[in-house]
Amino acid sequence: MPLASADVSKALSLIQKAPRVRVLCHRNPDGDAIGALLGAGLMVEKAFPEKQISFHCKDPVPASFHFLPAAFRVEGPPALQKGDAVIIVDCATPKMTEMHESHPELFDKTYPVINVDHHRDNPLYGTVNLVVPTAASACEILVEIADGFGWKMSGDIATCLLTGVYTDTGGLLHNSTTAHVYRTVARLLREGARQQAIVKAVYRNQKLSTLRLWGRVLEKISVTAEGGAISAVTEGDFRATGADYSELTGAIDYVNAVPGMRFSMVLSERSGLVKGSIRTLRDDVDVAEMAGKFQGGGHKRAAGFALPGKLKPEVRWKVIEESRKEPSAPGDT
Ligand SMILES: [Mn+2]
Repeated sequence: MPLASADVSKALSLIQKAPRVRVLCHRNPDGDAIGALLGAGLMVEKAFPEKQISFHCKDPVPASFHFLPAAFRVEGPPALQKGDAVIIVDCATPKMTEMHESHPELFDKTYPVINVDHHRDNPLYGTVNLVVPTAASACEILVEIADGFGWKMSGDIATCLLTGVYTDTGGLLHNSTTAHVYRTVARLLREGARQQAIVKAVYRNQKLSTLRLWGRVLEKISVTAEGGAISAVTEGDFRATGADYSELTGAIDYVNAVPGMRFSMVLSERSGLVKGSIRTLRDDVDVAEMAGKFQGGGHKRAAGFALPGKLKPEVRWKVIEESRKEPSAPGDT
């Protein structure tokens, strides 16, 4: 893993000098953001019990990650003080923190910033940049950093980090799941990561409203002549199931499993917009290009768009002539 040891020692000395360390992750946090946020902060706290550590995110911790140790300690944007060091995890850009306008001092070199990330397009906005694009998650990089620092883990820390490794690889299913990911998992399990707690909280935990919404998505799948598996949910579907828009996340993975399709798409209606999510399992299909035709974008295998408008169902009827079986009995009308 290409982490420059000079950068690792520079990051360590920035942390050593600071009486307070603020750890930040991106808005609308996922499992890797929360796992890395808590894992990084708890590791610093374990290595330097005399330091004051705080955890910050623009948005609250999603309910499915409340089981993580120290999840209740996550606060909103920090009130920075002279001498603070900042660790920013899993943020491809300053904008992803949603603190770039409210807290410009985070990004203008007023405070030392350690940027820990795995996004290819990270512009290296930190004082030190521990950015590894080949890593499948920010949590995977943190395990490397901990080793570089010689920091000790605990079952709690390993549980936070394993959560990020699992969620960013879709439960070790995405094509980012390298041999190094499996070695990281093995390492975290040896450190006492509570794997079943993660599985139950993250993968075996769906609200009734979510399952009902997904039911509507699955029921309405149709296959197009171009080889697309397409479904749609209207505002009426959200109302009837009691689900909110965030609960649609994950449904497309089922639509994207119809054999032989070139791509899959889920359309959803929300406050005057139609949002489309597109996925493909094929190498010869670029769904980012498809989304681009609707002013959207994304990655080759996963993309999306949003257009103003509403969904209108289109039903096509066709009369098929059937050969008559029995002549109707006399007297029948
Ligand atoms: Mn990530």
